[in-house]
Amino acid sequence: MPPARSGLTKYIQPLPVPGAGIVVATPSGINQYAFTQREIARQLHPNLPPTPFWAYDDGSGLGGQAGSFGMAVVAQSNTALNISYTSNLPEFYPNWIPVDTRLTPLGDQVRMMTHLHGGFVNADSDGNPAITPLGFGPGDTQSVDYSNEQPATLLWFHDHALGATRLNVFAGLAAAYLLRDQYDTGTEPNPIGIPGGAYEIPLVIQDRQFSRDGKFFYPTSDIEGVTWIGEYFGDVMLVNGKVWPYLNVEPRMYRFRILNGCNARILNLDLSGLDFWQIGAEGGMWDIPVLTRRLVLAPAERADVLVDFSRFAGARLAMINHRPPSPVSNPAPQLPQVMQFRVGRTVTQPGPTVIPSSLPGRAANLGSPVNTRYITLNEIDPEEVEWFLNLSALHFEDPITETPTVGTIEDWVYINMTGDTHPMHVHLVQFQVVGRTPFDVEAYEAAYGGPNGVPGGIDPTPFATGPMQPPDPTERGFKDTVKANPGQFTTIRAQYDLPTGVSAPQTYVHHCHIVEHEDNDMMRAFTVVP
Ligand SMILES: [Cu+2]
Repeated sequence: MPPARSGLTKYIQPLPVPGAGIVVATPSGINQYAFTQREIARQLHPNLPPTPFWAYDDGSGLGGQAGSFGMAVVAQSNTALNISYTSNLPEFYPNWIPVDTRLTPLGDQVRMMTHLHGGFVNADSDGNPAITPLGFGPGDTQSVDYSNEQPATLLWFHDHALGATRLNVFAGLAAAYLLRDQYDTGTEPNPIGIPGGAYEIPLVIQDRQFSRDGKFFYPTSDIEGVTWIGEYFGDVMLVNGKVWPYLNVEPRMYRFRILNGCNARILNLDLSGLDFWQIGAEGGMWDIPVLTRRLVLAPAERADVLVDFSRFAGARLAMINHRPPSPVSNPAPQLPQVMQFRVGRTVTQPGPTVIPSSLPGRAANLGSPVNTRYITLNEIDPEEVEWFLNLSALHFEDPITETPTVGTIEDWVYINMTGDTHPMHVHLVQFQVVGRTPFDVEAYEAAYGGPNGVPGGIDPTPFATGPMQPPDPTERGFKDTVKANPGQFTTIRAQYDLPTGVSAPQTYVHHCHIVEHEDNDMMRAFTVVP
């Protein structure tokens, strides 16, 4: 049984940051890294026994990792990296990780596959269950080339094993991948007048449950014969791998790189009402900052924000997670507290004092598509043994139906037939959010629905109940994950380019990033064709 979360006093331990609790990965050679996945244990709260979890070890032994999230690669835009991942994990899942052998290709064997989320890579390097459905076992090495032919941004790498992504990520296999370029140098001062150095801090937010013995707890299904659950929600919040931490800040401007690393929880973050000046998202920096007071982030979405503490010397400010606003819908129980910011009275290094009026990034503004594809999001037999989710009434293994021609622009329309928001993630590309259109879900289903839901390929426009709504101001730039809300169809636009030297065909996947949904069967392959 999980312990009472009330036993875990909030805001009594510092947030791990790069160089102090988060390891900045050391290369194994020129433009090379060699990671092993292995089990380590750390005390994630003073009132908990050490928690065993899985981590990416850069060869350092991870003495510098304080919490359950603790690795960051810093890469340069347009400098390719070769990275190897060697599994040093057990052959079978330990008892704190409840595998559902109906969903995995090799039963309760631990299989690894690392995916660079948001990376512009060749298919063999993608960490892609369409290419390597069996993944990698103990002693196996996955070797990948990351082109880094993309703008500066925060990517992340995490496990993506078929049918076990939710478990391997829950177990700890996620890390930051920070891309830099000549403008976004990460230092202070820099050419664009934004905070850097110790004033740029990643915030990776993940909810978890704990057992009394300190182990992470993952519930199993009440349905006989089923282990998989529809969504994993924690009752404890971790930031950078520590339970409810605090961060000492100076009364000046900071840059936070926020990642929703939860399995299934959509966050709606508020920092005591302070302004967030968002300067970028998954696909990198924008052309201008956008003011917002709430950050609504689904799993895998990122926000690059500036926050000015200069008028709050001496204050203690809480980051609070609210229910996401309609039409975003997520069945997570409330978990309001995230972390605390303790604003000091002294500035040791004066930084930028004004929000820049322009930035060296880009708004997403692609040309006209040559093709539009209609992809339905279905949930079948919930609470039954046969319960699964799917895209376009197809299973993952069914023949590929999405085949964009290399270099062309396509619109993909995600048509949500369910009651919840699904964060849809497309590998390879960064896309533009074109808009969301309300529609009559029941009428569309009555017209076209079958035993596995509504098939793909059917334009829902005749069932629209209003005009397309433009994207949110915080969706101004390129993204790799988009909220597909209930009652709407969501249109995204992408150009299906490949990295230099990579020729079509190349096969990738797109899927819901509620990783429980992805594992049970809300994922499809697509092929970029010549
Ligand atoms: Cu989903």
